[in-house]
Amino acid sequence: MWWKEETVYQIYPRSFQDSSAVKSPNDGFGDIPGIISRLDEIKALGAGIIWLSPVYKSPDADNGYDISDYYDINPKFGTMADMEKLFAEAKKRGIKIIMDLVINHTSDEHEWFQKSRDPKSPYRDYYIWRPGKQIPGKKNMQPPNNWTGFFAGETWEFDSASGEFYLHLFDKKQPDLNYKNPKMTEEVKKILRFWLEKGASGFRCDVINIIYKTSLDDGKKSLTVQGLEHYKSQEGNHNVLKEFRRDVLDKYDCFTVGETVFVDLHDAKLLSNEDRKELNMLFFFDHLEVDRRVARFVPKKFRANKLLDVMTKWQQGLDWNAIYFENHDQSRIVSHFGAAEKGKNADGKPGLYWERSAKMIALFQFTLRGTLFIYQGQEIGMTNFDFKKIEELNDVESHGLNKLMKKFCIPKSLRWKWIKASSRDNGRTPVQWDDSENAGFTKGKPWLGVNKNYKYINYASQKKDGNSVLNFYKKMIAFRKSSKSLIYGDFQPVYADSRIMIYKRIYKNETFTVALNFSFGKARIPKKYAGLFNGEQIASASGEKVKDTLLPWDGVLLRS
Ligand code: TEU
Repeated sequence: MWWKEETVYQIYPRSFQDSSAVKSPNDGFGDIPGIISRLDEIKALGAGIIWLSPVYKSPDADNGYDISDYYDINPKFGTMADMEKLFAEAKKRGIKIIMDLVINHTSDEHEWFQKSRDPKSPYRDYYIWRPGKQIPGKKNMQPPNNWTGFFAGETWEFDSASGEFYLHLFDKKQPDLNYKNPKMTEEVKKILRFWLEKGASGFRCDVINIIYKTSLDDGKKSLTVQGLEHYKSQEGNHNVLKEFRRDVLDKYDCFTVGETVFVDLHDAKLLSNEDRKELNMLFFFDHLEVDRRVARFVPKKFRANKLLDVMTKWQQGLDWNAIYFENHDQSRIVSHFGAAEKGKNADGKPGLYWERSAKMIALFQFTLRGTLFIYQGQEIGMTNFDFKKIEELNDVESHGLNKLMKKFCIPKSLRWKWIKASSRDNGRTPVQWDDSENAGFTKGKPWLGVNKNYKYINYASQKKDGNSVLNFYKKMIAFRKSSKSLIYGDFQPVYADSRIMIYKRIYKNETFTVALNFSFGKARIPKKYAGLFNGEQIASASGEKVKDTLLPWDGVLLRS
């Protein structure tokens, strides 16, 4: 199956490549002609599929995840003609494109929502409108229930034109659609068909396990999103997914990957087991939260054995996985699980083990079972941002959190420490193409600051260096593509402690063994497993031959 064997490359358009062709020349936003100009790099990397984060018309309250027209392109990014050219140019290079499908909510500037503000409009039921509650002693109408939102804020907004509240699980500019209305569901099918006909090969489906709100009753008290039990993975949600599959998706050669928030293995099986015909695979969050609490906002100690446990659960628990370590909502993985944050120079020069840990993590990812997703910049080991204060951030979620923590009197320095580690802007700084001004991303003023380490970490210099992170990714992508064992083999954990992990991939009579060291110290492999290391060494992050000891941040792949 092509979508199991190809590597997917995620593009977050506004941070990828600015061209001088769109809107005002060099407006500081990446755009579609910019993507076209870099297709050869993606081809050379070996990725066969692009996941394109939203390029649709949008007022950008949540960077395009608030869509005001699903059939049009945000002028910042170009035109529909540019988009058609992108499909054609990608196709020429054998690259398929999947679109981002954001259908839990629209923008409040979408025509449907504007019309729905009139209680008599046929569009009223496209969204979730409810009267407020009159509470004795309170002057203003109170929201219909006690739910709290994903961006650490309110979930109901009062609309004076209507005299009622509307539900928004994310920003107030992202009203939730009503999946109890079959007319609205038909509109979504039309959107799917439109993009499949244009040339899309599938969809990444935004927060797709929370689209159906079974009831609007009060939620159980919770520190994170309160009310979740009324809309996460509901029967109605499964039915809508089955309908999309039956009426539209199964008629095309395409696949879907669902972004499924707060998903557990039980829900995940229901959503993605092939015989149920809902999603083809999904993104879970567990692995990125092994060193986080309160969803992912508060850091805690990393332990390799915890990470291996979580991975084993998902590797063995699902027929097929979507494997990712980064996306536009996450910290950079070399900063999160790797060594990038230690030993940095004041001018951004990364520490000694930045590069090796980036390769070790690549080795980890490329030896897991599932479809692999890498995020722009991951292949050169881009790191978290180096901003100094909250004002430099753009992310709505970070600002929401900051406000909430302030309300709870959490001191400023602690707020900043937590936001710095979790902010979605970590993954959103512009791609570092070369060492010219703004890292070759734009000749204008970038919409979000470029990390000052671009002189040390950039595409152009890594292309020339045979031992770079980029060239390691290229080798791993190619090797993975040629190996049925690494794609389809069974996953078997062997050993882990707080610093290292060892696992195997087994397929017919071939076995791969992987050992990884997530620490600044050398790590001796327990004697009991020494025999595993007699196999043929395919790759190591350090480039050294591994015998019985792993160097700091090293990883090794062996075949027997
Ligand atoms: O993300 C869903 C989502 O819930 C997380 O990104 C969220 O911000 C975080 O996990 C809270 O812990 C998707 C998109 O990927 C994101 O960019 C959008 O902002 C969001 O949906 C709304 O469309």
